Amino acid sequence: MTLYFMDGKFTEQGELNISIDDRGYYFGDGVYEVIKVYGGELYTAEEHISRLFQSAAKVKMTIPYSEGQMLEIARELALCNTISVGHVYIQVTRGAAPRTHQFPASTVVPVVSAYAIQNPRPTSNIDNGVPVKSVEDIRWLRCDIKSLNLLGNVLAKQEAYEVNCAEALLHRDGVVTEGSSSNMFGVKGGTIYTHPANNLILNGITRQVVLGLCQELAVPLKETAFTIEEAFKMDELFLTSTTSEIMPITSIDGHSIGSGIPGTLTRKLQKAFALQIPSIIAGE
Ligand code: PSZ
Repeated sequence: MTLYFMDGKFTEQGELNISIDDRGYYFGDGVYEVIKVYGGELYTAEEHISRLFQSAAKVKMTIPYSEGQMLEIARELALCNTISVGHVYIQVTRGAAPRTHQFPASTVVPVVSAYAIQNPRPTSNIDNGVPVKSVEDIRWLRCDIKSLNLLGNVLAKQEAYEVNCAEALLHRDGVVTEGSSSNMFGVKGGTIYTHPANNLILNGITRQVVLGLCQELAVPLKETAFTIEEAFKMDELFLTSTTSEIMPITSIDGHSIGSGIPGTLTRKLQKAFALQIPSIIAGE
């Protein structure tokens, strides 16, 4: 039996009470998070919950729970559904009310829903790397908000998938921003480059973990954007996300990056990442 969280309680799927008037359906008017579970334990959960509250604040939404309560809900879902490796999905919408663009009355309470799912690590792609396709970044100018409005991301990912690429490498005015659901990193002459955390990208939690690992390992890293032309000439490229972890990129639009195999700095970061997580080291 799978347990879900909705309307303030843990419930089974058949008992979920979802309204057609939920503003998530009408407008994508909500925010969300995905938290990874390793060995039954949530990874960087505080950081994800904190970003959920930041996203909500940026769209003037008040989550009807504390950060501690949200953490507890996420932990409970992972535990009750006996997730070993997988993730917890949490979304908060501005609530259910007859369709008008402006916010509903303040008596309308945001709807919090969440579930946990078993999902293996994408080990083959992490080990071998993936091809990406360059796609123009046509999204809005508040990509720092983890919003449910994901049409720009969905269209970009689909464009990549149609040519057998695992991810879209997004570029705006010739500058690489991020992936459709990941952050992008390039390595040139021993220095790692990534787009600064501003309104044009989501400041990924995995991105922040990588920045920390670079400091620990004394690997030079610059939060300086690179162009799409520079991306083709990088020694190494990799992407990061909660589920993809640190994933090497082997080609863009069919052109090999470096020698076309995962690079040495990428491998070094992958090893350091795995060392923090006992269940990865144990090979579970
Ligand atoms: O399951 C999946 O495919 C996931 S779970 C999280 C993501 C994908 N992507 C998050 C994300 C994103 O959507 C965008 C536009 N940029 C960057 C990221 C990476 O953020 P973190 O590291 O916090 O997951």
